[in-house]
Amino acid sequence: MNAPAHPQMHLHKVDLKPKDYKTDTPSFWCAGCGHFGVLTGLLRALSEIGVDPNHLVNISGIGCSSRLPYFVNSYKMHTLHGRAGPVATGVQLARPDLSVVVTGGDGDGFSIGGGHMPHLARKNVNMIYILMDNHVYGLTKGQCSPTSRPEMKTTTTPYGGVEEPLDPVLYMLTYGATYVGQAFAGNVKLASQLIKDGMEHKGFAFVNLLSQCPSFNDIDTAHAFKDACDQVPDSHDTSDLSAAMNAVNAAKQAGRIPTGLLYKTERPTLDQRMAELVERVGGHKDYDLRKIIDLARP
Ligand SMILES: Cc1ncc(C[n+]2csc(CCOP(=O)(O)OP(=O)(O)O)c2C)c(N)n1
Repeated sequence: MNAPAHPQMHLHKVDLKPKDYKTDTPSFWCAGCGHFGVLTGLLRALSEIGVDPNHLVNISGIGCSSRLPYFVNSYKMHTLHGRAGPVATGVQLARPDLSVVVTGGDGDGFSIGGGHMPHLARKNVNMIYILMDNHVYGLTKGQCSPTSRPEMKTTTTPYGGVEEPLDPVLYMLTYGATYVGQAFAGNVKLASQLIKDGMEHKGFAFVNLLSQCPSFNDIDTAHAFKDACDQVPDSHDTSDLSAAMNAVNAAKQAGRIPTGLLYKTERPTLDQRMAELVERVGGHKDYDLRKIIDLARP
């Protein structure tokens, strides 16, 4: 099947400004929250691509970050904590003509939802997953998350942490994501560029946006994130998986955060492979999930 990644981008391009993608819902994020930068970056990317809001679906789990779809002029699903990925997979398979955008936090994606992340990547589900990584559980008022640094004292680790934080970017490289980028959320230019390219990418795009939580994380401030970020040099080979992993590991060892596009490759997406399967086994040519389910029956 040679259908474009997001057919609506070719068939239903619209000319809207970033503000046209913003709903009137009043913000409930704290002043100075990094999630505002993620929202601004997403709105800009949508405008630059010209995504038709009628062909856009923004899916999330639970958390401050997972409330982002409230502010985006799109179809949306505010699902269960940690379950945005599987729901988005179903939406993408049933409606491959839609642009599927998942937005959520490090707790949502890598604690309760951590079991789903490898499968989104290895299946190469045609969507973008924007992680709003503030290294803490914000909505529930400051418990440690899997990306919390041990130096941080939280309500659940009042003497500091005793666990090594995981690196979402290394995970996604390892699990087979076909597009992996990272930026500080306050660098809206880079964040929106990565989101735009990730949305136009055919396959599973993962963008980690480091987002300060001024209420519950006093060590990963906007300044600290900004100062720790180093954009990968132009010479970085984005087609080389080992180079991407080495860049991340080297930066980590030096206490730095590598930003920019780290890795990008092409391979068939899950919906393509399923459509090919249906065709191969004599199913209907048009994509129809019910037919696949029928085929799977004994
Ligand atoms: C099944 C379930 N367990 C726990 C919770 C409580 N809960 C809500 S949001 C959240 C973590 C949110 O942290 P994160 O995803 O990092 O987002 P943030 O609020 O920091 O943006 C937790 C534990 C829940 N809503 N449902």
